[in-house]
Amino acid sequence: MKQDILIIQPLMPELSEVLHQHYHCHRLYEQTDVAAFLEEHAGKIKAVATRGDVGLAADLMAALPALELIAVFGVGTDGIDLSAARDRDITVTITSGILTDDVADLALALMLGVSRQIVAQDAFLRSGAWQERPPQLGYKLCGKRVGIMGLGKIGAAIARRCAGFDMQVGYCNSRQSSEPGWQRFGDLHQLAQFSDFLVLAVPGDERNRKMVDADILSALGKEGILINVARGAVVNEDDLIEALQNHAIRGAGLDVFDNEPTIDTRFAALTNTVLMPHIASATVETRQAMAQNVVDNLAGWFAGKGAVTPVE
Ligand code: 8YV
Repeated sequence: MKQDILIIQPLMPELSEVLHQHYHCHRLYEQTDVAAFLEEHAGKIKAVATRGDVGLAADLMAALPALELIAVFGVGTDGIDLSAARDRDITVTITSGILTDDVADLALALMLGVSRQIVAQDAFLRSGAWQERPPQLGYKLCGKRVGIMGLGKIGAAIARRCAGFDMQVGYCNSRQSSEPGWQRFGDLHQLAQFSDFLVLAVPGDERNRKMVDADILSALGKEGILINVARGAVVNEDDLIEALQNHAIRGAGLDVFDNEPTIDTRFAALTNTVLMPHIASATVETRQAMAQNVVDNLAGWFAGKGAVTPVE
């Protein structure tokens, strides 16, 4: 007999297909009357499959009395009330370790993208303007200082890459790194003052909400570049847009925003930014491995063997 699972928002088609083969899939996003749907089906739903950027709303979790497992396609748990899950003995799984390299790669791509003006130079060439004037100069990465906010798996992978570019590495983290050359800072303000590039790699949960504000951006300064591969919620977007409009910082490379995919329209008018539609983990190889992880966690759980990658 197929188990009942609930899918909150669309997943990649290949994953949906596999889940459909093995489970009785309910798709929340297709329900027009959620209350009626829950009334009829909530009691039999033992697992939820969701995305890192979507999570599971607290009221929905509360409305699923039989829930045992939340399998996240991603590593972000900011959209899930982990303590409520713990209280109810609900296991939460993430695609731990799978997307680390891709997210770190994109952070470096954004650093180079902004400092070497990759997108603007491409547009310059395509427009034919090269025949009229020389291209603008960019800025170096080598020898510059990178400050990484959050030295978890992703932050450390970014730091290693930056060290490979001969950058000086600073970071903020609750735990000290054993890496001898990396300098630890006590708070974000000090880290921003140190940084030519300030890279955000912290969870998007409540304690980090809007931690980058006008004060931090002013500490980063006119020659500073902000990179965000964490969550839009970590940044006060009004303050960031104002700083970019006034050239209070040099630029920003952003993969994440508040209210994705309906982002603040003022971003599109900024020329000192490189903007990505939340694609840091979006490579074929990684997305396939993430999908397999969700499948394996559900299979392990329902076979009574336990989840493969539960949140630690
Ligand atoms: C994914 C993410 O883009 O891991 C996360 O938390 O936000 C991203 O890797 C997302 O989960 C897929 O939509």
